[in-house]
Amino acid sequence: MDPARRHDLSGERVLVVGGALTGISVCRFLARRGSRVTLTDLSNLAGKESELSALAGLGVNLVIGGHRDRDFLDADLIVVSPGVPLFIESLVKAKQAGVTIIGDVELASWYLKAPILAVTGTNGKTTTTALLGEMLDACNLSVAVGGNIGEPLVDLVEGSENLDCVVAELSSFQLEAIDTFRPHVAVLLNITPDHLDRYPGFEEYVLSKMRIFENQTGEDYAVLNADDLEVTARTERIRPKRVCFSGQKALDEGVIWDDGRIVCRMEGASYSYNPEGSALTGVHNRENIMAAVAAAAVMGCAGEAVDRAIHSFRPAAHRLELVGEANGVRYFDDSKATNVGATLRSIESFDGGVHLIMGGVDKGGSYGPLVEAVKRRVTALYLMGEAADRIEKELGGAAKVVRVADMADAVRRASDAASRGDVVLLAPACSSFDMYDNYKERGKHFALLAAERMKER
Ligand code: UMA
Repeated sequence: MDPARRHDLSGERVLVVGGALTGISVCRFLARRGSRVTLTDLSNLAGKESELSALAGLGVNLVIGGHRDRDFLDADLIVVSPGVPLFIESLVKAKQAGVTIIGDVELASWYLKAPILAVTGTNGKTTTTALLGEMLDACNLSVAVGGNIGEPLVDLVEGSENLDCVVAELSSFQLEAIDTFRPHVAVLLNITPDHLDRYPGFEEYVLSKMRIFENQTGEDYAVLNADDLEVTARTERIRPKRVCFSGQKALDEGVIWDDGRIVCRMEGASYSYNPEGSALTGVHNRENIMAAVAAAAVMGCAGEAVDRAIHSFRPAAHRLELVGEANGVRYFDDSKATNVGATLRSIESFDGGVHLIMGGVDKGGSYGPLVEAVKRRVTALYLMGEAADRIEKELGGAAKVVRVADMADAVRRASDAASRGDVVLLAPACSSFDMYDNYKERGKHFALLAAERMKER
């Protein structure tokens, strides 16, 4: 597509692939701008009848229950949802035929009128994005928050001329479908294996993440985790100004952890924050706070307002969330720990006595990195779902294994075995789709079952 047409897509034939949250927002956005929009989805989008009829009312052509090559080949532009892999046959054919293919983040970036602060990484993205949004808001900046966190970025375009900035959580899926997207600040929290069921290998996953820096210039900023070897090795040659954070090193500039305090030194100024008493506990949250402090400082926000945001912040549900306590046994829902790196951080938040519920859909990586932490801190593993066999094979020697039929069985057996001071932890290291619609449903079910067991005890 001619780049000159990007800011005026009226009359263009645009195919939107995927009709869930993102696709529906993108269709609405484009139809209102006069594009000739077709929405296609592999499924028949049951339950979305009212959204679909509203789209039809806007003139959107619906092709659901399957994809047709001709819709892809006839399009001037294709906008894919994050959950749609770029290697599906119809997209490959369209690419070969020269059709422009982008994701929703690229599309939104053509229209957003405020600078974008983008946050990516394998773990901690949502917490850091939300916390950064609250810090900027506390400093009286007009800010909107969206992206992978749940609000498609195209929904933030309207009125964005009145914003000081947009904070966007971005997944590797969203970054792999960018072209000219250029965030003013790009935060890279960490990189560990994830989504290996979608990528040919770890390298391809990392390369998608690294695209966050691709269009940045020397006028932009990269906020980087100096303790993550993968992050430091991969960012040696990027163009933006670097602002590092570290829990282990003494940096002259940037953000460090210094004896229980977070110290931010930037361009001659120095600020110190005491996160004690905030709801953001654990080593991983320390990194999330440091990253947000660094990005906020780049935007000129520091001091008392930032400190206030750190202390008033409440993490989103299903992220190492304490859902109850009975007879000295605590129940934690970390359903969002959908990869090995997140589960490792979760286990490491406890000294021992962990009854760990794992399993679901295997994502293709190794569970090996968990062996040492499981040996030291886990009393028993309760394994369920499609991945149970593989997990048992790799972690069976590290702790007692209990094979369970489902979540109810897991919570019952873990709670019967746990004694005072122990923890029943859901941190599955897998996605949920073999048994649930998503990680939220899985976490809610765990919390409900835990509440029932607590009543009985
Ligand atoms: N579909 C097709 N063809 C295909 C594959 C899928 O038509 O070949 C259709 C499906 O039938 C379904 C739709 O595509 O109807 C699903 O699209 P989607 O998965 O992109 O769903 P959305 O609701 O639009 O949600 C997406 C993100 N989902 C994913 O990345 C998988 C949401 O992140 C995000 O909040 C939302 O856009 C708004 O930006 C969720 C997520 O799990 C929370 N993200 C991953 C993570 O955090 O680990 C990356």
